[in-house]
Amino acid sequence: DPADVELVKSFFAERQDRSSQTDSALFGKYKDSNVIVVQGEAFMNFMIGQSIGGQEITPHFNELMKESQYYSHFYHQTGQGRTSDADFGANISLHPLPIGSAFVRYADHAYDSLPSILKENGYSTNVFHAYESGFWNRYTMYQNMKYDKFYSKNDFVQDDPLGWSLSDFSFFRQSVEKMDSEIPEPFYSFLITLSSHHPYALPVDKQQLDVGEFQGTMFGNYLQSVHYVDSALGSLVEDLKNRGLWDNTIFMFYGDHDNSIKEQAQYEKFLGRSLNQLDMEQIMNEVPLLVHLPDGGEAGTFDEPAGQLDITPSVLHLLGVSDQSYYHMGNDVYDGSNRTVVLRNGAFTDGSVFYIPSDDYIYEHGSCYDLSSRDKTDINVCRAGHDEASKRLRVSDTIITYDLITRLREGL
Ligand code: GP9
Repeated sequence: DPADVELVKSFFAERQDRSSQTDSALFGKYKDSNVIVVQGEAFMNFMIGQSIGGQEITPHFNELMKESQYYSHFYHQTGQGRTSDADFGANISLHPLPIGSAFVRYADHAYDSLPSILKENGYSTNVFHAYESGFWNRYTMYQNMKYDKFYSKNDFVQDDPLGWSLSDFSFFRQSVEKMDSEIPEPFYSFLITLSSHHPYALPVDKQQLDVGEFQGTMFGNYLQSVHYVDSALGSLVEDLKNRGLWDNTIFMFYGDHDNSIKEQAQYEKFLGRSLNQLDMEQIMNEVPLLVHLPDGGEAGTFDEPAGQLDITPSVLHLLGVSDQSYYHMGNDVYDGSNRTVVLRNGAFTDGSVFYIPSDDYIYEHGSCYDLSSRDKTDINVCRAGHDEASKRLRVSDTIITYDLITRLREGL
C-alpha cells in the first residue's frame, strides 16, 4: 500500500532529523568499551527489591542496582515470538510482528542490527545461548545480523545440565572464558539465559529460597528459579571483575518477557495488596533493565518509561555512534527527549497516561489510565497517544514485511 510506504518515509524523515542526540555529555563517553548484554529468561520486574520470609528474591541484582542505572518502568515489547521477539526488539530496534516471530518469518530481510553496526565500528560481535542453534531460527538470523559467531549448545561443555540445557552458572562461566581467551576487544557479547524457563522446576539441590506459602505452586517455583538466576548473575559479575573485564565494559541486564503465570491472586498475595487492571498490565509487561557503566557512573533509579527497542539506540549513544541514519524505532534514553513506549498489543505509555486496549481492539472499549492517580480517566485523553502508537506499529510492520530498509536507503 503506497500510503503505508509514505507513512514509513515521513516517520523516518522526522526521526532522522533529530539534532539534539549528540549534544549530551554521555554521547561517546564510553567509546570503544566492551558491551555485554544479558537477556534474562522470563525475568520480570515485580520481584525486584522484594523479599519472602525475610530473604531477598534478587539480592545480587539489588546489590548491582546501587552502582547502576535501574529502569523501573522498562517494558518488554514482545508478541508471539517470545524470547526471539525480545532479541529482535533489543538488537534491531523494530517492533516484533503482530503474528509469529520475525526471526522465523523474515530472517533474510535487511535490518540495521546492533551487532552489524558495532562490527562496522571495529567490534567483535558474538552471541551466546546454550541451546539448539536452530531454535527460533537463530542460526540463520544471527548470520544475517552479522554476528562473528553464535556459541550454541555444542560449543559448551555440558558439565552442569539443568532444565532444557546447561545451567546459567556454567553457561555464564564458559561464555566469559571464551570472551577472555578467544575474542578480541572491543567486543559486543549478547547472552541469552535459559535456567528460568517455564515451568520453572528446579532440582532440590539448587533450591536456595524458602518460598513459604507458595511452596508447591508454579508461582513459588518461579520465584525459586529467578533467585537461582540472580545468583548466577552475581557470579558472572564476580568473574568479569576477576578477569579485569568489568571496568572497561558497559554491562546490561534485562528480562525478555513475562512468566506466563496469569493468576492475579498470586501476585496480590505476594505483594500483599489488591491490584487493579493497570497494576496487572504493568506487572505482566515490565521487565527490569540494569545498565552498569564502566566507571559505575550515572547510577540511580530512572522512572521514565523505556522499552526493549531502546537498547540499541542507547548503547550507540554511549559509544558515540549516531543512530540517525539507521532504521530504528526505539528511543534513545540518553537524549533527553520525551518517551512513548508502545507494546505489541497496542498498549502504550508516555509516563503520564497508560492505555490498555480491549480484546476487540475498538479504541473506545480500551482503558485510559492517569498514571499520577492510577485511576481510569476520560478515554479521549489517550487518543492522540493511541493514534501515534498505532502508527508506529504500522510503520514497523510495513518495513519488516516488505523488506524496505535497503530500498529506503536507495531512495525508494
Ligand atoms: C530457547 C529459549 C526459550 O532457546 O530462548 O524461548 P521461549 O520459549 O521463552 O520463547
